[in-house]
Amino acid sequence: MTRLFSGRPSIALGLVAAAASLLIAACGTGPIPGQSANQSTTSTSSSTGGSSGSGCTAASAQSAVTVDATDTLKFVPASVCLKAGGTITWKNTGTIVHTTTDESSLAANPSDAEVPSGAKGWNNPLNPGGSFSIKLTVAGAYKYFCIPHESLGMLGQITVVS
Ligand SMILES: [Cu+2]
Repeated sequence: MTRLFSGRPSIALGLVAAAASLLIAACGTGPIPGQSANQSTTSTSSSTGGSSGSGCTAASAQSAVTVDATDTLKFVPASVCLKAGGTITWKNTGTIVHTTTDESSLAANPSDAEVPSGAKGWNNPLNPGGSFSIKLTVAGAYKYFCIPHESLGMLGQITVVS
């Protein structure tokens, strides 16, 4: 490839990098700096299931939750609080094919996939109109992603409490 651009490979690479950073800035799907600091100031009164999972207690946990996979390339809600033994169901409400995947070997960024020790991950396609359910029995923090849209911020979290 550099031979085709003999003499100016660095300009071509620079343009690609600039375009990539513009895309990232325009999407705004990355972590928001300072978000965790804001959450820590309100942690004493949070029981509604915040995005960090810190408000997820046995009292607030649900025994069944549904998460939408949307054409805006998001899991909605991105963070859920589930009772151990409860069932999470993903539904593709749009027209774009997604996956729900919690396998670090399939992740571009392995930290996008997480299961508590003793729990198994999963990987299932979500075709338009389709759904997938799984029962989670091991308490702890789960992080999952959509394979085609992981780098675009299509990520989700599940906190399971017993
Ligand atoms: Cu997706």
